[in-house]
Amino acid sequence: MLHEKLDSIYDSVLRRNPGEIEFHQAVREVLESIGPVLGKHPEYAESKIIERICEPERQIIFRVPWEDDQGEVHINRGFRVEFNSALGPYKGGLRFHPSVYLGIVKFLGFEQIFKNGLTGLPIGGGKGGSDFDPKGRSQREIMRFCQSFMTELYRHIGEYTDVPAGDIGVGQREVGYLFGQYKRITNRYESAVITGKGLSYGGAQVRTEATGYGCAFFVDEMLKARGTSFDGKRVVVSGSGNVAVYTIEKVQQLGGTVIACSDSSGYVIDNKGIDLDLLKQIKQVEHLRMDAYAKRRGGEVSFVAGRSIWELPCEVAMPSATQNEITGKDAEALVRGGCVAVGEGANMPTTPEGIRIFQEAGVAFGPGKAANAGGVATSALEMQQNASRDSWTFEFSERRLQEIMQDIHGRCLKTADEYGMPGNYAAGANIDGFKRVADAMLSLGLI
Ligand code: NDP
Ligand code: 2IT
Repeated sequence: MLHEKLDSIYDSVLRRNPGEIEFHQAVREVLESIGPVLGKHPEYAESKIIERICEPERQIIFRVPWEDDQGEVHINRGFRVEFNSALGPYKGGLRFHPSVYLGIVKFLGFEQIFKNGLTGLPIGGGKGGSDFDPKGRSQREIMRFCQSFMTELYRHIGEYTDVPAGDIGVGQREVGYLFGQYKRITNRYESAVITGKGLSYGGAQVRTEATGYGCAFFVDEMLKARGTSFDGKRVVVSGSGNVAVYTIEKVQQLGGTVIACSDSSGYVIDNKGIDLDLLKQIKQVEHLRMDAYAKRRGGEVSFVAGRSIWELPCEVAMPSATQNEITGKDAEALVRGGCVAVGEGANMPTTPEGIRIFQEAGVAFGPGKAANAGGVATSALEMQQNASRDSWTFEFSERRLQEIMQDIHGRCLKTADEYGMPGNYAAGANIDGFKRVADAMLSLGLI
């Protein structure tokens, strides 16, 4: 149920953005939380802050032509949605995946506004990407695609305007090619135009690990708030990309046992705990599918295709692959299996029904806007280091990340308390993020 005013705003979002179902879902989830804020702050409604936040400041859609190794020409579609710049330059990653269309880019960009607000750092919200499928493409094909993508994107971005980074299908290698092309076209070594760079050309320590490490720190805080810890807990992590791998690494360091992880072909179950060196070798070096892990590990490790990883009983679930991967049915199975905490490494991985089931069952539910904010927060630290021509140590950067995650955790709880929803991290994150952006928008006049 939405607050009366919000109901008509939501209807208008549906009407103005037909078919963009992921965007609708992300908007509804925020609107469901902020009803009580409107009661306390009538000035937001008077200035139509919510209607303004739901409409991107600018949306760019462009053609990306490129040639494969056989000389065949391909045409992909590129996107950059510059959603909100009240708090700072638009900031958010680029996703290269065949499923990408405007509705996905807008849901990610919309969530990014509040996530970035919640970090307390000076970054606005945006997101971009392409329906390009990097799977099976050679390194040179990836490079040519990135160069063509940037040949259009460069005119829209800049250190003070819009600062992209990685997301699904875009890691350090792609960021390198994108930055190289930006530098070549503009003749400017503008380091802070993109984050997630390699350490040899302006990247920051801990950015690669930040989303996964940050998510593990956030769950650690949720467990501590309930008087427990990762010690001896069975943890299931979906995915085996950037976020999943570094989530597994930090969870293991904090005493948890990660018993399963996955890719889009299926999951592996390894009750003794995932062998992280082997997983990195298979995923980051050899780029193989998940079954290769089970084959090489041998013993009692098995690979399961065509089923949901969330059928596995565990105490902690950390979805780190993609949106809507935990359905209502999955959430019920997790609750039945003894799950006490969920930390969303991915963006919007739990369906609305799944969230409701977790919250009704009293599971500590850490929403992506809070739990995975360590990635973008460390991107802001990378921008800070680039601006001051400085570079911090790994230890210092990791400590900053941990402090930021503790601060976000504390603020979610405090805000949820203040609005009469104790323990509701999702409401706390939405309200705190929203208020920061709304207050800045009020101060900036009609933007
Ligand atoms: P990667 O490309 O490194 O890894 C993605 C992983 O998720 C792969 O294992 C992939 O499997 C799996 N996956 C992707 N799409 C699907 C799908 N449709 N169905 C099943 N599995 C899928 O991406 P990241 O690790 O960077 O991103 C993972 C999630 O974390 C995303 O939701 C992203 O938005 C979010 N995130 C990322 C941040 C970052 O800094 N990178 C920051 C905050 C959030 P396969 O290889 O088989 O496709
Ligand atoms: O979803 C996210 O927060 C990201 N993909 C990271 C964005 C960033 O700018 O570092």
